[in-house]
Amino acid sequence: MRKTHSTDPSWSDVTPKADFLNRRQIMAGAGAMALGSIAGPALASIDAKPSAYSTDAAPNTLKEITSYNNFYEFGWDKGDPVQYAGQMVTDPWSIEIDGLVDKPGTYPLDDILKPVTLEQRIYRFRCVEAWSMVIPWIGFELSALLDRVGVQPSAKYVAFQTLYRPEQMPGQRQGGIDWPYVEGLRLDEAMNPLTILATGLYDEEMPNQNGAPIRLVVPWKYGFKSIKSIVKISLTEKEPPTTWNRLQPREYGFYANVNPEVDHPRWSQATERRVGAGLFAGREPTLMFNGYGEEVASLYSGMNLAKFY
Ligand SMILES: Nc1nc2c(c(=O)[nH]1)N[C@H]1C(S)=C(S)[C@@H](COP(=O)(O)O)O[C@H]1N2
Ligand SMILES: [Mo]
Repeated sequence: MRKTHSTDPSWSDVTPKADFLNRRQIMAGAGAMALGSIAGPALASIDAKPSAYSTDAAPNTLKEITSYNNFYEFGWDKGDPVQYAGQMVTDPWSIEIDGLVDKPGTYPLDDILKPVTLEQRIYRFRCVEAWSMVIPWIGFELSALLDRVGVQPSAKYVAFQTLYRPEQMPGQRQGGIDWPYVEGLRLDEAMNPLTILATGLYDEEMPNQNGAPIRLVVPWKYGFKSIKSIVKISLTEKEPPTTWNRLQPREYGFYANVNPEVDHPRWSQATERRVGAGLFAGREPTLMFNGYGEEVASLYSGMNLAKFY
């Protein structure tokens, strides 16, 4: 994991961990420092304004976020990605964008990042396995990229694909999943301002185990929708196949909206365990749309959410 600059203040330098009362001011200060000091294309410019979309909840530690991961390309255990993802080569990197767009092509990551304004988004993150974290992502709205390539009127869905490189991804040399990992969103979900492409977290470029160099983050959906290490984006007319739905269609739907009222066939989704909360902290109630209902509930008005799970 590359530290962005050896003399950068770390989160712990600027933020008394227990005191998030002045979080907004702290964030403004951290952003201003980032503007002056962070180098490298992924973190070249970070908006100094605190994002209105950030949660006030206290973020998990960098250690927690980078050592407890699901990234099946590197194994099935939570500790496998931190151990093995270093093998993945992320430079050079490009994303192929095709399908129903005006400007299809293979875009080098630097070209994708050049015009965007990166911002920090502190999001709640809820895995379908009923654990959760709060993660300070750095990224930009997916809509900014889609607008640049020109989405054609017939497009209704966005499909995403992860890197397929078995020589660097030991999990891809084993069966179980039909590689590469694929995911998808309805176009209006993809264009929602909460949906971001993330290139970093805290003040680090994205660690490999979290989906370097660029991954999707959709905070109102179960974590498996937030596909890592993206190499391809396609605009389609039909709902694209998604990895977990293909594997277990009765357990994992295309929508995968966080919903405490619709249980997984094998466990309740009513509560969650916050990673790092401590042995006696107790479980927290899971919130409808993971707490983002105000921003996204209207996308699903009139839909039966037990049927379209
Ligand atoms: N390519 C790919 N993307 C993936 C996964 C994966 O195994 N492969 N796991 C998903 C799941 S189940 C979760 S919970 C999140 C975990 O993200 P994190 O490790 O950054 O917390 O990544 C999602 N994106
Ligand atoms: Mo997950």
